[in-house]
Amino acid sequence: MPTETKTTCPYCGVGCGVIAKVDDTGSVSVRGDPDHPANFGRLCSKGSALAETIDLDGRLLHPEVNGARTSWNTALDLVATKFSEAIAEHGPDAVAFYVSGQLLTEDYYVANKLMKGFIGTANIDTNSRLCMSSSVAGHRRAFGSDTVPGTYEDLELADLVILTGSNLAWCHPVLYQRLAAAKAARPGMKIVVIDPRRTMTCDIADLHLAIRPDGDVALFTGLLAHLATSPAIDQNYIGAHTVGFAEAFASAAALSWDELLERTGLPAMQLREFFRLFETVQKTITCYSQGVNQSASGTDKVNAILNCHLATGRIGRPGMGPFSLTGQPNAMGGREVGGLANMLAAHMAIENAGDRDRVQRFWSSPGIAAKPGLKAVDMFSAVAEGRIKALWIMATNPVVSMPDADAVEAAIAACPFVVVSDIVGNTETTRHADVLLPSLGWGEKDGTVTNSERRISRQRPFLPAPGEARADWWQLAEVARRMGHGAAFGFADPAAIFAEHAALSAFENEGSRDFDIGAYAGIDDAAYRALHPFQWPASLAETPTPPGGKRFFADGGFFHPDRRARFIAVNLPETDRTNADYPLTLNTGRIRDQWHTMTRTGKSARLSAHIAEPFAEIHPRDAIELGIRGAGLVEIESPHGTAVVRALISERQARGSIFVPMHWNGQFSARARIDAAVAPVVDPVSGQPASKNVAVRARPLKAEHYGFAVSAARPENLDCDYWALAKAEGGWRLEFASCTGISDWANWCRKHLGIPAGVEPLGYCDGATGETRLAFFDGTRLLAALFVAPEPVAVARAWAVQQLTASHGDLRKRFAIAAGRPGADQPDPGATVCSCFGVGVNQISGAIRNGCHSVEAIGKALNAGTNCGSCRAEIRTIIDSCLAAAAE
Ligand SMILES: Nc1nc2c(c(=O)[nH]1)N[C@H]1C(S)=C(S)[C@@H](COP(=O)(O)OP(=O)(O)OC[C@H]3O[C@@H](n4cnc5c(=O)[nH]c(N)nc54)[C@H](O)[C@@H]3O)O[C@H]1N2
Ligand SMILES: Nc1nc2c(c(=O)[nH]1)N[C@H]1C(S)=C(S)[C@@H](COP(=O)(O)OP(=O)(O)OC[C@H]3O[C@@H](n4cnc5c(=O)[nH]c(N)nc54)[C@H](O)[C@@H]3O)O[C@H]1N2
Ligand code: SF4
Ligand SMILES: [Mo]
Repeated sequence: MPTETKTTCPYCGVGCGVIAKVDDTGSVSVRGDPDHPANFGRLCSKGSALAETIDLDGRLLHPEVNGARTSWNTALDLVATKFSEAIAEHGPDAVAFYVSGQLLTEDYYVANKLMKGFIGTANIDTNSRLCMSSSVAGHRRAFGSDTVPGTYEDLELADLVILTGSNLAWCHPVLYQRLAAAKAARPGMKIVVIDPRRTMTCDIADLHLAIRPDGDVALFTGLLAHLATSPAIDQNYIGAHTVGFAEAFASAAALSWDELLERTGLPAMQLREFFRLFETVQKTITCYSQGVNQSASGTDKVNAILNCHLATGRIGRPGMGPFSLTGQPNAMGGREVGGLANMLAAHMAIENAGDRDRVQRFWSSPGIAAKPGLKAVDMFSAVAEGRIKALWIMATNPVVSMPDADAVEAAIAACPFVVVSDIVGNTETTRHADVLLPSLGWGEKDGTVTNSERRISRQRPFLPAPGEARADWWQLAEVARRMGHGAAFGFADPAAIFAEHAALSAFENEGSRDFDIGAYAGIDDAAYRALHPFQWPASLAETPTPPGGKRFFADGGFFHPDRRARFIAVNLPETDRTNADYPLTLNTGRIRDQWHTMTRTGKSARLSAHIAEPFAEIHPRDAIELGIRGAGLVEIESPHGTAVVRALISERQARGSIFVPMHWNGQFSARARIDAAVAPVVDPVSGQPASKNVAVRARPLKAEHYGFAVSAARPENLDCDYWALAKAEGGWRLEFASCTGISDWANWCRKHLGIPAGVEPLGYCDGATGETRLAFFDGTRLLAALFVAPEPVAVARAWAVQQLTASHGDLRKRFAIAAGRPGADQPDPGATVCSCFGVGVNQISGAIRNGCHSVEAIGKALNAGTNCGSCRAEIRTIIDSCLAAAAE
């Protein structure tokens, strides 16, 4: 009998409900949960492809010590001993945990309890430092608590939606779809996108403000000054619920119009239009994400935004408010358990003696961390300096995702004792572990996550634990027990942890803290198993959730002692960082179909077909000045490190800036790990790295050979200066370039593409042009095809990939493969746009030429965009550019 399990998507902070179905043969399929209030049945491309990413290929299945398989007992004893020894010899501050917003709340709660309550240091930080910490700091400064006041429904109810530093179409696709649907139903709704790049999100924007990098503080400060002298100002709200308006206004008013233009880089007309919209539209929501948080002025950006909402009283009412969009599936859960080094459990403050005492009494712990611990960047500096003797990394890949990644790698490699808990065996981080612990992954693990709108949902297991993999919370509790804290960590199951977490949230609370889920304090295993998604607060005293969800602060009630919000007089950031040696601004972020360091999405051929290669998006004029050609290679360099990626010349990029995705790493590329070049500059308040504004230089990388290959076997031991590998249906696709001469390409294929000795290639090497085209067959099956040229090779790539799964009985047609040119009967679909139905850009352009001039018409003709809808913005962009080209 097939079984169906309701669970939650493990990717972004939208937190979509998923129904996972396991059929009689054990095969898994997923669909959106129509009853889940985050997505009402929708899923994006990544969510739709979940079933393709859960195979056991590459999974870590057994504990290992120094690379050798061992038993759980041995591994856990060793971890406990080494941590205990380091603490005994050097004190508790000599150990650290670096954890993740991809842990479940239950895992996170146990990690935080062990470190802060029982080891007695706050040296636990998380990748959320790189992600949400500026929002946390901004919220706490303004509200006295880390509260997201609104709900998703506000995006649909608003008349003005401002998206700043958010590529919603690609990073929170289901929210984007909800917004796009609301705008389609109510075209009067206005959408403003503030982003230095013209992203896919701009597709639904009425106004795109291509702001200068880090111009946001100036923009929202200028807006505050404008609002203060306009009818939009809400003196009643300001008087009744806030303090500090006069100071914030005085500092805002000091910003001249000329300086505002200079700092934002925006035309005066656009600025006026933006100010007019904000002034006149009551139902305004400002959503923000990493373009705001990941900045040296991130916390001030957040407060500059909050100031504008407080000044107009537009907060916590339907369709109104600031909205921090969280990235990871459990960024919010991590904040609730106090997983950041400067927080305490249940939204209590580590600086507050009363809070520390309360948590310690609740835990009956021997002590409690007395001061904030090391924030991520400082933590890895401490590791580098030898101050951390034992480090446990869980559910994050810092050698790829931390700024100054080469230095982070060296620090981890040199650390005396490193434990890594992961689901895969070979990442840049696991490579340096003394102890590797196999964790349960999505579909196996069991617990809760909280999404961006404070909604707690269950992740439920529907697959058996593979090998000896065990839950992260279990690993932590076992180590705690071995360190002598058994009584406080004797949890039988995740339900028991959740019950304790809920009880702590209500403990001596009485409305003094925002985070209260006391209604679930006594939850038993059965109720936990059946738990429906719910939004907090959910205190015992609470009435049932109102339709549309719960909101904070419409009538004040902030969490500073006087219950008033604070206006913050923010500082305009230093602008003089001109450096003649590093004149470009590196901006980094995400693409639609990959998740972070690709350990899961990199497994899906469908997802990898969208963008199969790391790239640097660069403005055409910068490219000319730098001598960089389209499809050529570009080396990006900062004083910290370098990366090499493909050049993508595009007017969507602003002059002087380069955008590179954060995803590629050593498993999928030679040197595309961009964080190697990212400087470890942080926001002074939050400690969040400024990953969007890095001073770099760029130059073309000239190669002797450029190559493209499709291969049934995974290419191995590549020693080229540049290579990028992507999973394809039936095998792999490989881009590469080499600066040193290779003459025998057939031999190269035998060595790197797994071609057995004795299999002879079809094709040719043209000594005069330097072109080589080879294809190897095994019976009717293509083993590999290789295309090499002295310039970036023009091959119908999507078509070439299709040949891996085609049958090649017709000998004559085999020559077409070697030539790299599809016959007229087999057109090249082009790079995948719709990953659900595998529809490529050439197919879409063809349909447009045949008269399909709307996304709907394309959907009817090709199905593209009719399943998850994540590609609809791109389809519309292709239609626009084809029609514009035809009109020229
Ligand atoms: N497909 C996909 N989706 C994801 C993820 C993923 O890996 N892949 N990761 C998830 C996670 S953890 C996170 S944190 C979120 C991140 O979600 P987003 O924040 O939406 O994504 P990013 O691409 O990091 O950055 C957003 C935008 O900020 C812009 N930006 C850069 N500098 C500035 C600036 O100075 N001002 C302004 N206003 N904008 C600027 C960038 O050009 C970029 O388009 O995505 C989540 N969703
Ligand atoms: N330059 C630049 N750098 C960035 C960013 C950027 O925009 N630009 N964004 C930053 C942000 S916002 C984020 S959130 C980070 C993300 O960066 P990371 O957290 O480093 O990225 P992931 O690939 O998600 O790493 C998760 C790891 O945990 C493993 N894993 C998955 N599930 C589980 C589990 O259940 N248990 C355990 N123990 N392991 C598991 C995965 O295999 C993977 O190795 O990157 C940050 N770095
Ligand atoms: S929007 Fe996509 S990635 Fe995010 S939770 Fe929903 S299905 Fe998952
Ligand atoms: Mo994130």
